Amino acid sequence: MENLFSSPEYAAAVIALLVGIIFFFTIKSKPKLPPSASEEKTPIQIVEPVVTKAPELPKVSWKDRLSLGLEKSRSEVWGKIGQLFSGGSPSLDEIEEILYTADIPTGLVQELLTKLEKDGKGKSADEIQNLVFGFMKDKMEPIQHNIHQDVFTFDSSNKKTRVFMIVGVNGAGKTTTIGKLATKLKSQGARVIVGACDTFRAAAVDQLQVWCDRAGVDMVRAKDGTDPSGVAYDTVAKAFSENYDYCLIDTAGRLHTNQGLMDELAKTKRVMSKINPDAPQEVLLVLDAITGQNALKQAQEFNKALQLTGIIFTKCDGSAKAGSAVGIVDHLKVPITYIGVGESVDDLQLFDLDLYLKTLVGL
Ligand SMILES: Nc1nc2c(ncn2[C@@H]2O[C@H](COP(=O)(O)OP(=O)(O)OP(=O)(O)O)[C@@H](O)[C@H]2O)c(=O)[nH]1
Ligand SMILES: [Mg+2]
Repeated sequence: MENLFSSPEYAAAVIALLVGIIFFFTIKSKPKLPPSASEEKTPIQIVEPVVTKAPELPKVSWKDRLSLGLEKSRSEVWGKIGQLFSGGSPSLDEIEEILYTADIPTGLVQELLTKLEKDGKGKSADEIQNLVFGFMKDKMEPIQHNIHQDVFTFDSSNKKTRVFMIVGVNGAGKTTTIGKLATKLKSQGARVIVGACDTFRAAAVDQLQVWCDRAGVDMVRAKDGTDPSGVAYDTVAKAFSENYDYCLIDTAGRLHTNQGLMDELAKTKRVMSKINPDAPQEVLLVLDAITGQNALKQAQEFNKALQLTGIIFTKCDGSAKAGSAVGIVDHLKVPITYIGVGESVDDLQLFDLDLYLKTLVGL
């Protein structure tokens, strides 16, 4: 035993043990470095989202939106006529030029000039504005009476499915308008289904899908390149068989001068009527106010091919040509159903003739 404790092996074992103990305590007392990201093995942590309400923008009334939207048309055209008169007898040539720059058709310009010449002498700016208001109202009112209220206001006692076909040239605002409309109708409690018949571009269908998801309405979509009439047929069939209140059909933009494409639209319309002879109850042309004089030409061609029931006048904001609506309604005898003055849902409203004209001339 004595031999064992005094043996060199014993001494070596004791030294090794002491070195081990010192090493252990040295390591333990070293400050710990934070683990690297790859080493970190903390259990997943679920952080409840902090629901922050979007900053509430001050609610702008429709009247104010419209006023802002028609500002350019009012200050550069319609409001200006009264101001010119208030300075004495204005040059009718000057007024004529202003009206032409606003894309008012020749016949209408001449009629208004004759009226101003006859009844405008010695009148105040306010009186002239009232005169212009009356002139335009006389032109539009008989036609505006033809608007069906259910284009905008859902009546739950009406059990009929209403189909709206939305048409227009490229970029006029068709898809956006359908999105706004679907949102508004849905918020009134209506069941809405949308048909994505612009099958030429995947992006167009995706754009519509975003609107429909946001509005919480159903959408029928097909693979790119599918015959648009087929999509319209399927959507309308579903709408009638499942008793939707509204069925909104988006179509691809097309040049009114392209006969082949116009024929295709006419076919889409025909196909819908096979499901129900009343469908589509509304064929609405979206017109971009900026188009001005060419808008009348577009409207005529679309009307010839599809017998329009209404016009949706978009992008009146930022254009001095918002007054060209008067010429279009007067010429085509088709009412304006909605007016758009911006990109948000609240920027689309049912067209109210008195409010529109008063805002336009600045009364
Ligand atoms: N300022 C303004 N912009 C609008 C209005 N309506 C639509 N827009 C914008 O116009 C652009 C074109 O709108 P879309 O709805 O894609 O037009 P579209 O007719 O469906 O176009 P295509 O499908 O390409 O034929 C978008 O950037 C819209 O946000 C409006 O009343 N005012
Ligand atoms: Mg579109």
